[in-house]
Amino acid sequence: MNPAIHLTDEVREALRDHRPVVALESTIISHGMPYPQNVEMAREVEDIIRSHEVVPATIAVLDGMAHVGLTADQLELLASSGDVEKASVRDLAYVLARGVHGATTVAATMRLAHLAGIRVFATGGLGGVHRGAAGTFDISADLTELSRTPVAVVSAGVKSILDIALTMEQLETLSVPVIGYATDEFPAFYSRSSGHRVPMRADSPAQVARIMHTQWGLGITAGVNVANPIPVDDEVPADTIDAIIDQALSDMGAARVTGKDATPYLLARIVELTGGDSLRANIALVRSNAHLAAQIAAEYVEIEADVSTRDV
Ligand code: PSU
Ligand code: MN
Repeated sequence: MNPAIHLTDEVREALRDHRPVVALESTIISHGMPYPQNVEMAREVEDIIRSHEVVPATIAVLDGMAHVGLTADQLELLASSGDVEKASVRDLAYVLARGVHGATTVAATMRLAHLAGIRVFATGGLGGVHRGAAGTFDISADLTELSRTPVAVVSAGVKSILDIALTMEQLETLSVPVIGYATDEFPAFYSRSSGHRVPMRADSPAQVARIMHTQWGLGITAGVNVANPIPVDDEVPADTIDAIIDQALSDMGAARVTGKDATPYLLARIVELTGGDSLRANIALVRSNAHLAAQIAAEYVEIEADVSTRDV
């Protein structure tokens, strides 16, 4: 294992014994939600994964060391310190080499999870093609990473701060399977429907695991996106959220926020403008994604075990 990556004993032993592990990102903690809801969410999601007898591995860079699996104190630091940089794959070497703290995005978490040998990752929303990307070229490196790193990312679709149609097109170009979980529609994060169809559908964790195993068995190294709609009871009505997203986008333009600050700015502004309703929905969908990711990880391990017995 790379000397710049530290695994907790729990994660190392689970991977060694071919037991299921689910990776979790840290940008959502440091730059995606306010304190203290962020640390409560981080702890709760780990507990949900454990309730399926699966090992959670939250990933971040601390003092220039990449950590796969964190202690309660480390989660608290990521949630409360103002001194944590947002780290996508572009930034990883820079935060590691300078010995600072970095909260990993979906892209950077996928990369570190893959280096550690983890196949399944649960988050809230992916980055994607921003609205107006034809002019700004703002396309998240999450998509690039999905095109080249064999990890399954369970998310609730993308927020309409992004251009959903262009994000779907880009995922197609990058050869990333997008699997609607028990749905024919790509979910829009706060709402179950977006008006855009998903190209594939699965109705059980075992079906998802079979697609992952088949894809990687073919030597296709792209990741997989599992699009899991927010639970019905937690949806925010589309009209409400659309107006707020338009407001947040126009505020961002006025404040001249660009580049890696764009997504954190929009997320924080949406929480403010909804008086916290969007935060409750966000936490609910992360919980739901954690349940599903844990079940997929358990099924994936079963398939690998069956295959290796057959090979003997
Ligand atoms: N979308 C969300 N919540 C988030 C993010 C995106 O609804 O917390 C975070 C994730 O960590 C994602 C990152 O990987 O923002 C994307 O940032 P960028 O657009 O700068 O690539
Ligand atoms: Mn960007």
